[in-house]
Amino acid sequence: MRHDVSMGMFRRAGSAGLIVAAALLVFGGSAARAADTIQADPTCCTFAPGPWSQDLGEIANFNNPAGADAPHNVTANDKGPDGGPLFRSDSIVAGTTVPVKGTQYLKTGSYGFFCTIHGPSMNGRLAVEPGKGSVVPRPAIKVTIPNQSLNKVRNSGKLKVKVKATTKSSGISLKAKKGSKTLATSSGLKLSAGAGKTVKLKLKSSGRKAIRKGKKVKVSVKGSVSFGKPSDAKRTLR
Ligand SMILES: [Cu+2]
Repeated sequence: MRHDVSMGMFRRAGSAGLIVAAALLVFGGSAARAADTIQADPTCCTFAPGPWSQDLGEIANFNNPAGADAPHNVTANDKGPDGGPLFRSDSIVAGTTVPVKGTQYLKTGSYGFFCTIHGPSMNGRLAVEPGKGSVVPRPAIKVTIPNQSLNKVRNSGKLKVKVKATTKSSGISLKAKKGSKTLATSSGLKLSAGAGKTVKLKLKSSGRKAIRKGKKVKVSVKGSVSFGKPSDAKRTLR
């Protein structure tokens, strides 16, 4: 509505194309409006009254205002598929603004949050509205253990693990185990949508020791990804 009126005013004034272009930059319809910046109250321990909202697919920000007398964070009440809070910010001191990670994956709805430092009494709500945006697909990975000889794994000290991402995924970590014993770990892998990678997990010295004996060894790998579901794989190496 505001868009049409403003443009009409410029046109009626017989403005040059330049002014119309400037108006388009200001009122242009393609970009979603910016997500709200959730604010802590400068005096401990509440959030400012709000309400806070964002469009689908946006990342909300959290600001702890300059002069605030305590550090705070924004942490969702509900858990997400990775077992951590559905969305979360770092804990920040006064005069700092950080993204509230994970809000780009939220469906339309209203989500409660609190500050883990000060407990459930410091709480607020974030409304996700349809707006002009669209929800960002949640990170999703599939982990498999390719066929490989036990001898080769023993001799090289490396276990091959394949990770495939169906959507853009970052913060991927892998943990290989034999029973409850950890053989190898890795973290920090990023993959674009549709990409796959074979990772050679370097066995820890205790891991090498754990697979030294026997004609076959059962190994399992758990792949975790921030804000997405974990993926598990098993194989008996011979
Ligand atoms: Cu707090």
